[in-house]
Amino acid sequence: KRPYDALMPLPKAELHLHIEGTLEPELAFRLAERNGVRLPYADTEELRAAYRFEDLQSFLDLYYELMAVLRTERDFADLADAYLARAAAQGVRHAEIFFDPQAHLARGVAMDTVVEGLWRALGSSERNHGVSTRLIMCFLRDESAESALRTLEAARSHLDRITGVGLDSAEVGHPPVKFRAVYEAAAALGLRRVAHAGEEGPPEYIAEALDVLGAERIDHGLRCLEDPALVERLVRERIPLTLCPLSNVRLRAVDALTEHPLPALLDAGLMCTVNSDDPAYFGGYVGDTFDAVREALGLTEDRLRELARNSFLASFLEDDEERRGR
Ligand code: ES4
Ligand code: ZN
Repeated sequence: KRPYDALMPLPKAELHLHIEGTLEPELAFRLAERNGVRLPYADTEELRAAYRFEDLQSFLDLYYELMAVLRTERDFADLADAYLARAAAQGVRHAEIFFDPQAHLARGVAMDTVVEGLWRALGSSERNHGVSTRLIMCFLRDESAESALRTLEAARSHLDRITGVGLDSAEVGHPPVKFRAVYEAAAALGLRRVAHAGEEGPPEYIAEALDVLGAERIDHGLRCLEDPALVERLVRERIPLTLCPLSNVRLRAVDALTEHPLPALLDAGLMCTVNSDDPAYFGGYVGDTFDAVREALGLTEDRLRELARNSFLASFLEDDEERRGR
């Protein structure tokens, strides 16, 4: 039997990863001390004990609270470098990394600090970790469309560092159509487009992300299974889904990992990828996630290889780079 993926990893691309969701409790406390920020937890143990989530919102409350420790370029560089080292150790050769500038701008941290800080780690990642990278700027869907437009404007001088835009945060009640104008503007600037849809929101949000936002990939997309015609369309148009099984369990989108619909999604012919989402919060990086789904769902070696291959096919790497990655 082949050793576990986290130990003897398949080469993989990670396509659904929030960099702020890689903030491990140990680093959070180290940055809090460095920046003189007080966290409302006595120690890492007490903080870890708070990682019991009822749904997406209860997770987001903690996720936004802990960001208070991220203040300087060096903080963002340290955060990204720690992620890239862990990802590399689990077979990640390419990472398309989300970040949430609005959550930082709202705390008085400048776009320049965030992007240049992240870039310090990303720009040397191929050399230091053997991991190529892309940066995807996400808009918070529970903020206004005007705020998203202002954020895109603030990123204008950093577009040499940013490959695409995404849409995240609280989904229900914030349909993709709210962001039509900002996605049109992003497309006109030559940015690639992805969007979270069908995590907690209905299948209609998935279709809308494709039709209205021009999304090239759907982040999560789990609830497509409720609409057979939509599944058929996603298969026909080869729209990748960036699934995050450990996230779905922790945020109670599925009851248990053994109940995760990944096998059904693969059997339907969908272009599935497996990702870690917010690994510091959801209990595993991408190699750990491969191991967990292999164990819980009894995926065959061929299925695991298909998932790893899909991650490169669904990436924003150019064709020649993609072949080198695999
Ligand atoms: C997120 Cl799991 C998830 N869903 C939506 N938005 C997010 N931001 C960070 N993690
Ligand atoms: Zn996500």
